[in-house]
Amino acid sequence: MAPDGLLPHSSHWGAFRAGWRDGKLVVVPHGGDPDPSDILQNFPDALRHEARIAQPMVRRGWLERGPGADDRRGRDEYVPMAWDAVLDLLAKELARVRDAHGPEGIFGGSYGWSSAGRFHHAQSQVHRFLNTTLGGYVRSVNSYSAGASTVIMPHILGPIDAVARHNVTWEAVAAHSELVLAFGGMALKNSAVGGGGVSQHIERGCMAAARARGCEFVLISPLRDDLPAECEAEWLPITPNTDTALMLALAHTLASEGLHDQAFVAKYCTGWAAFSAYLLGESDGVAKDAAWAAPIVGMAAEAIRVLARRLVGKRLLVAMAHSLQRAEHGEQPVWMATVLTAMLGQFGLPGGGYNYALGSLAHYGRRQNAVPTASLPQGQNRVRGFIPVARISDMLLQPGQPFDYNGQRLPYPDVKLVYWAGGNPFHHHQDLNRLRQAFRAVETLVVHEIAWTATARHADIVLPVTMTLEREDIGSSSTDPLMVAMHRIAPPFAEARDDYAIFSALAERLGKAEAFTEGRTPEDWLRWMYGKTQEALAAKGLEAPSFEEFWELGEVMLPQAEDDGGILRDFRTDPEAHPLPTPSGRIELYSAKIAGFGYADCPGHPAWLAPKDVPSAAEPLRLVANQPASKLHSQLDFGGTSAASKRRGREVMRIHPGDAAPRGINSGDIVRLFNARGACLASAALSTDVMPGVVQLPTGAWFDPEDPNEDGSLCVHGNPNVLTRDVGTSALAQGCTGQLSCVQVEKFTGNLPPVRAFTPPARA
Ligand SMILES: Nc1nc2c(c(=O)[nH]1)N[C@H]1C(S)=C(S)[C@@H](COP(=O)(O)OP(=O)(O)OC[C@H]3O[C@@H](n4cnc5c(=O)[nH]c(N)nc54)[C@H](O)[C@@H]3O)O[C@H]1N2
Ligand SMILES: Nc1nc2c(c(=O)[nH]1)N[C@H]1C(S)=C(S)[C@@H](COP(=O)(O)OP(=O)(O)OC[C@H]3O[C@@H](n4cnc5c(=O)[nH]c(N)nc54)[C@H](O)[C@@H]3O)O[C@H]1N2
Ligand SMILES: [Mo]
Repeated sequence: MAPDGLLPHSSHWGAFRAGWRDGKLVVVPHGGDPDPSDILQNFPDALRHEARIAQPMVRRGWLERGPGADDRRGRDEYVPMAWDAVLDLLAKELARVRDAHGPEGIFGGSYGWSSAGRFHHAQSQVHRFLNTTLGGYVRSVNSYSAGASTVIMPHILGPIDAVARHNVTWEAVAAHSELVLAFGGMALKNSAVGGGGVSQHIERGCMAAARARGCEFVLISPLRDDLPAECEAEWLPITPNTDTALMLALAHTLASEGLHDQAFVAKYCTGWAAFSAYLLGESDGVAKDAAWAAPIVGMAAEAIRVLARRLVGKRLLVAMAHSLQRAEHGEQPVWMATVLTAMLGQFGLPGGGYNYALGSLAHYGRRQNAVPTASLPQGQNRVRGFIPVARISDMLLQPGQPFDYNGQRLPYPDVKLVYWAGGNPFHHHQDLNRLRQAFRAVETLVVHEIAWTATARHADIVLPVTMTLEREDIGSSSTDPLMVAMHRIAPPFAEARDDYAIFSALAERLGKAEAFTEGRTPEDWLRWMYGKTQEALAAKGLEAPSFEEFWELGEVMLPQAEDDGGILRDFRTDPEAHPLPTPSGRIELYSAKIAGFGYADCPGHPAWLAPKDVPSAAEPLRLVANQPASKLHSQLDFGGTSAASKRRGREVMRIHPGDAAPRGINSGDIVRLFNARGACLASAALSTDVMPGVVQLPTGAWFDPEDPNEDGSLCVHGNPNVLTRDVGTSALAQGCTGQLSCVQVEKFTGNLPPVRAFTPPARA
């Protein structure tokens, strides 16, 4: 233990030490972190907040009437129940569904971020439980983060991890990049966060170092603050979801002025003939030139031409935020940036090329660890049925109906029981009023939660779990060298139990205790997981502290691999010896495979496909629903940093003064955002950092319907997902499109309803 009595721990938003001073929880960032995140300060108030769930609860309607579709989900009372009784009840219900429908009747996708520790990782726990005790579950594939890019990348360039995670490092940006063209920016609020934890926030320092060396930054984004001030970026505001048109026009200028790297395209790419015929208008009669793009993107044609010429002849890094593909036709900007970068010949160069998603999360732009860190083995899932993750409402509302996905036509699984641990669909999913309908259709909804999220409030069986500070774990990521011995900082809240303890007790009741636990206690598992890293260190002849030493020291620094540029560097060096893992082994400017799927909304080369979701007289503003600065998603929304970011308890919506004035809106006013799908309140802030025609409301405020009994009721707190569209990116990837939608905004003049999101629901 450190002399100050604080103990080490880790979170998605940073490593830290914590402990008690005068009865108060104190959280101090890790001493090695040059730029720690304020999100850490959500912990102290959150730990014992009334929003925590104190004991197991069962929804009254489910208890009285048994499993079945029920429109009282989300508005019912809860009956407290003792642990033994609720575990008996749940084990019986799981066995019922398994016997009647097989594991095919259970949806265990359980998407969500939960906490940084690798053992108590809730999604791994629930998957392992369902696999080892029931034979599997209907799963979900891909992520809300990168739904479109994950599917298109392997067709055209390589697996997403090779392009996002093992490509250009921040060190290389600091040392080599001369021009960074950032679509959607690289906001520091976003790289505050990483899967498995992040011990050093290096992005600000590396961008500042690059700038000090003379590197220029160009920001293409609707928001000025998507790059930090240190970059001194030139801001080119762009109409949301038109980047593909801009990139096409940049490509057109390059091609028509003979500025593109023809040798690179000939040696490393396939499909130039088909793509250039489209670009130049030979195939459809429309040249994608600067004059064509200007009105679409909202920039002057000459500014586009100037930008195109500026990209040539220097070490260029093209970066693109995940956000661009979380939108209608989200595959297209991902693909078109690949083509643009290829035309500039920059792939695989130090500090150059295309690093999709650099800056979107802290685990990108880093060196790879030279030794593995273990995760909990999940066992075998025997169920074949799956959904692309964001098709949850479609699945629950349309069982058996066909859907398209990546060249396949598949039926939506017929799910009876939904089991969620470690995610919050009422945070992450779109069109929440539709999601409510979907959750009403299932027979049973089980949720493990630390707090009364809207997801918990819709569940039939709610099991209170410990939060990370209340258990021991190991924090590690494949791109962060610090492995943290996460000590227990506080005893469990009320009757909360670890996810692992709950699953162990259920496994026992289902006669599968040994299969789930392998006879290991949590501490045994930590030793087992640490042992994997220890063995790998020893095999390299490196110092491998014992588990006891690791626990006492609180951390171990892992060796990292060379900054080798990954498969894109190897490919550049020798494309014959190191072909890309695409069908042709090259960068695919045209994909015969994708063309063969015959999708109108994702043709065989990147294309400008006019979006259907565009402003109208009724919904004239574009809403950017991006990541919140004050928290990770919806997590600890009741904590201090998140609460301090709100005004009158509401999430803050930014609007340009030119859009606020005609609506009579001033900073600090409560406003109502609305469209055909729903409505929410927010507090307005006027800002010229938001381009005209755009409003920005981050995600994360807990869904809080004014009248839970009324469908489509106003969310009084500011959750933008009551406004977003529940539509896939295209038939190819079916990714989430939650980043953008169209809305109207007006000043709210009624009596301000209270925020009740953090008050537990009524008890029967
Ligand atoms: N409109 C719009 N929507 C979006 C996005 C957007 O840009 N716009 N972004 C999307 C993206 S990229 C993502 S990744 C998703 C994120 O969506 P989620 O990952 O679902 O969001 P979180 O709030 O992180 O949910 C984690 C939940 O786990 C709970 N939890 C924490 N620790 C534990 C634990 O130990 N055990 C259990 N059982 N539970 C625990 C937390 O209380 C929280 O409710 O949202 C997506 N939604
Ligand atoms: N603090 C904090 N950090 C986070 C998270 C969090 O919840 N809180 N979530 C993490 C997760 S899971 C993920 S996946 C990443 C997501 O990373 P991103 O998806 O990159 O993050 P966002 O903040 O949603 O979007 C980044 C910016 O893209 C811009 N943008 C939106 N639409 C367009 C467009 O059409 N064109 C252009 N050029 N720009 C556009 C917006 O101005 C927005 O601010 O963030 C991670 N980082
Ligand atoms: Mo994400």
